[in-house]
Amino acid sequence: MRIANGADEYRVVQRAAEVEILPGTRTTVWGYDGTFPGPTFTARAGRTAKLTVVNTLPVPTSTHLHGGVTPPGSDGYPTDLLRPVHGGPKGPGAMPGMAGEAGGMSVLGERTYTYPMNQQAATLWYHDHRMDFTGPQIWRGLAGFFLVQDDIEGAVQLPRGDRDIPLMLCDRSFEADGSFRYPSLDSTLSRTPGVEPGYTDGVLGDVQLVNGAPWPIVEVTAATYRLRVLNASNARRYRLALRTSDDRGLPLVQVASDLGLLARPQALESITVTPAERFEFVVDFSHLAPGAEVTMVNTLASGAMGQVLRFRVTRRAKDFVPIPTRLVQLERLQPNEVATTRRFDFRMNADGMWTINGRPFTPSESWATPKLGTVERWRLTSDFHHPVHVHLARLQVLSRDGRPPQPADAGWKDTVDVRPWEVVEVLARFDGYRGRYMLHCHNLEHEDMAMMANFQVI
Ligand SMILES: [Cu+2]
Repeated sequence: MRIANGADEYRVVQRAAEVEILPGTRTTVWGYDGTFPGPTFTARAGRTAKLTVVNTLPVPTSTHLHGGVTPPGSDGYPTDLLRPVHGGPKGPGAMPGMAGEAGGMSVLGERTYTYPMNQQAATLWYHDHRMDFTGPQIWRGLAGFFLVQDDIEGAVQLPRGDRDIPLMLCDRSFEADGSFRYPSLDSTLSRTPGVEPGYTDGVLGDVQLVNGAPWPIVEVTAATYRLRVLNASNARRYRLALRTSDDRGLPLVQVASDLGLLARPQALESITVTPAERFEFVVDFSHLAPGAEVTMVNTLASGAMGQVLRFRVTRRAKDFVPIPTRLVQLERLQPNEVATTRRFDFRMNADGMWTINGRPFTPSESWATPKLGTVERWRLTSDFHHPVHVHLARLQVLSRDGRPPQPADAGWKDTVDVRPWEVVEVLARFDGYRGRYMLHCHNLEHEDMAMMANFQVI
């Protein structure tokens, strides 16, 4: 990081690299700085961060700061392509129907994204968002954490330093030679988008990775830890719980949602985490003896995939940070503030495309025009599991099927779990910038198969 003109400047190179993920094999990843996950960036609320991305991969990319309140030109819109430094074979950025379409800016080699960071402390992440190819490009490794800190969060007594652990959960499959297995129609990712028949509901892996390592063991002291859980999987949903080796449950005490701290902690036996959601927990290992183990399980999966990672207590701790009883003041959006109610229906159409309100994504069209500074009620419906992500806006869940929100809905959200045949009402606040943004399903195979829509903040 470099500090220049009052901004924190970061530079990252997207490149291919060989890494060892499965013991004894080599996997070629496409990573930010050649790592998977990419480097963790830390930004300060109120201080502009500038991220310069250099693309040395053979394909175009677009980098989205997920949860970021960013000007539209730095949002990582799917057709705002960063083409490879070397142009790539026949310049994939110039593929039919993409270059320059609907104002998509195509830049060669490197570009700088500007993040003003006028937002509160939260666990954000950055990832690829290239039109039609987001699923395979994130699968190959283009994702990392981006943490925002502020004074309000800093004043809350939460575990910090090496007791503050980001955990990126994602599943992958591998070929026998260690390479990633993904059912692309075009494995060069240069021309034909899409996945083989049978994978259109979403691609699941059979190896559980945490921060790029399969089923890791995390050594902890007998103390409280802050765990920042991100589901970076393409399509896998998790219901997480903690189990001790004598099969007792250990509560996950949730302290933050996608976009920052809750008003107060809530102890949960288990929690469902849909793709792109973040949940932060404080877990208390202090009563466990050295040698004790705690497994994070996924009760939505069986067999090996039913386990995520294991904590091993190594020693007693001299210090102890109790879990606070209150966290931050949380503004509650009110239905009577609503300027407009809109409806977004997530459904597969007769042609087998994943659509929003019956229309496949078209970059030149807009589905809604919220006014800057207003709050809208968005009614989300679906025929399937769809993690609905809205760029720029901050969301609060108002109701599910007419009933009050569930514990997992607490706090500010940017991604909401919409389940089959459910009606989820959210209140969405549009702050920050005018311009073109999007909402989409964050099941990456649905997203790549057109389940995206533009809205224009006016
Ligand atoms: Cu979906």
